[in-house]
Amino acid sequence: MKRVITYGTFDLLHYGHINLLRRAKEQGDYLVVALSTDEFNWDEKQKKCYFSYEKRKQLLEAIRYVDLVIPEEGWDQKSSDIELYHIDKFVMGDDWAGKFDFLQEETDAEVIYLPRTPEVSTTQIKNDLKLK
Ligand code: C2G
Repeated sequence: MKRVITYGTFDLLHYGHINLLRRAKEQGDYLVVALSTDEFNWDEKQKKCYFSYEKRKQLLEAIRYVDLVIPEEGWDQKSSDIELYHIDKFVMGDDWAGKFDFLQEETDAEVIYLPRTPEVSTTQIKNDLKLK
């Protein structure tokens, strides 16, 4: 059983997120999504989410590729998550390329960056809606 983990905010869920989750699941048999909490988003990413953590969690749990959703409360939990959930592959979109290579040294997990889906982002959606 190959176990995969990925991290993100997943606010205003869109097809770019779904493409990422589908390809992350294709890397193994079980996908854990570490979902950024509202506090983490605001304190560390200066992102104010449209949907609360609970609502974003509910949406993710409805996706067929997702097997487990856990909270992401800080930048430094990745190594311990990988150990705790016996993760074989750590997957992120390539806007993060290189940023998590240290995990390959610190843990037994393989680090994989997948191409982002072009032309869609939560920020773009918000900006487009402002223009309506
Ligand atoms: N993504 C993608 N294509 C897009 C938009 C997003 O592949 N058009 C991917 C991102 O690369 C990321 C995932 O979808 O792997 C979630 O994106 P965000 O919700 O924006 O997550 P982010 O703010 O990058 O948080 O500790 C890591 C952070 O929690 C990642």
